[in-house]
Amino acid sequence: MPTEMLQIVNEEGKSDSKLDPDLPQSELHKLYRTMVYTRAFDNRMIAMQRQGRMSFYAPCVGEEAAHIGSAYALKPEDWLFPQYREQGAMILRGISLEQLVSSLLGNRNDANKGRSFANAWGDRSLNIVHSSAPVGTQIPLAVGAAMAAKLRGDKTVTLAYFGDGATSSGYFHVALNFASVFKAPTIFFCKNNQYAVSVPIHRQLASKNVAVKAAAYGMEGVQVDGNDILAVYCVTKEAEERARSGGGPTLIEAITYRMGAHSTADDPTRYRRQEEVESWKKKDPIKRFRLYLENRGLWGEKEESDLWTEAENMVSEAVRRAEAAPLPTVESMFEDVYKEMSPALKEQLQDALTSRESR
Ligand SMILES: Cc1ncc(C[n+]2csc(CCOP(=O)(O)OP(=O)(O)O)c2C)c(N)n1
Repeated sequence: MPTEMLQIVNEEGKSDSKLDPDLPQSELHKLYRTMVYTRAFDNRMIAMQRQGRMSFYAPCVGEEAAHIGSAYALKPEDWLFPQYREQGAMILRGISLEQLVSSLLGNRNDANKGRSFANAWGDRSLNIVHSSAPVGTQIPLAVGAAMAAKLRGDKTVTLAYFGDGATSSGYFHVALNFASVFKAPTIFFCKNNQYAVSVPIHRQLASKNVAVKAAAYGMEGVQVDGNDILAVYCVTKEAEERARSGGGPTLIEAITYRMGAHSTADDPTRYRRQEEVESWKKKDPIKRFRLYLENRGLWGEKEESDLWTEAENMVSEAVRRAEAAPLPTVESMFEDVYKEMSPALKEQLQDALTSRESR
């Protein structure tokens, strides 16, 4: 098991690593564009929540390389099991910005009909399973789906995203153990962003890091610089190849930092120092990848300002459309529970309709 964290591009955007995947320019641009779109989306959603236009939002600022680089390593037929902080992976896969905003607003166009908690993205047609609020529950689901694929004999791989906090849940243990014993084609992708709300990583685990836990389950564990999108891509690609060829699961620990608040309901100044935040800002994954592109002569000022204008306009357009959509009907709240509505639900529906009329 490698003991060192893999890094390909350093903080100055330089790479002399033999492991640089040497992706074509169009692919490098695609990755960078997705990162910028994700940051523009985050910025706007935080502002909208502050303006009282949505109730809650959990940003992913600072973690873009970790989830975009890993999602990029998979094939479209592979299944993603998100946590709630992988907006960039959703955008890369093809969920539209309007769909993301609709989900946050819980409007009639939301795939979940306004029933989910915020940030519970998903899209069946894109092989992304909707997440749910209890921390860690998506991890065994990814193993189950991987086992189903294996038993059916197809070559699908699944990837579960989770935070460092989820490694203390029972779901993490049962999922890793089962997956390793039965060689499920799963990738366990931990985004170690140093905090689980206010709990710092040193209060979360007594082991050296998350990656070493893989040894106890008899699988490969690897630590990667989660702010280096090319390094993240490389380790996930290797895990994907191992899983697809029958070699079983891998635990990846991406070292990153939650630069913003846990959510719009959190005040991080209560539990961490500003100097710490400032030191991680120097490792901003978007800044680093931009420097890398510039150092290679693949990007410049004009491209940068055009891209930001485009991304902000696209987010504005998505917001405009999503805000214009009506909310789900009261009736829709009672649908999809049973094939035919039970007498008790019919009664509740009637009550809801009556109380709406009397308002
Ligand atoms: C079972 C359970 N306990 C507590 C919570 C409240 N909660 C929501 S997010 C969170 C922290 C999760 O931290 P981590 O897994 O590190 O992910 P991060 O938010 O840092 O990305 C907690 C405790 C919950 N949703 N589910």
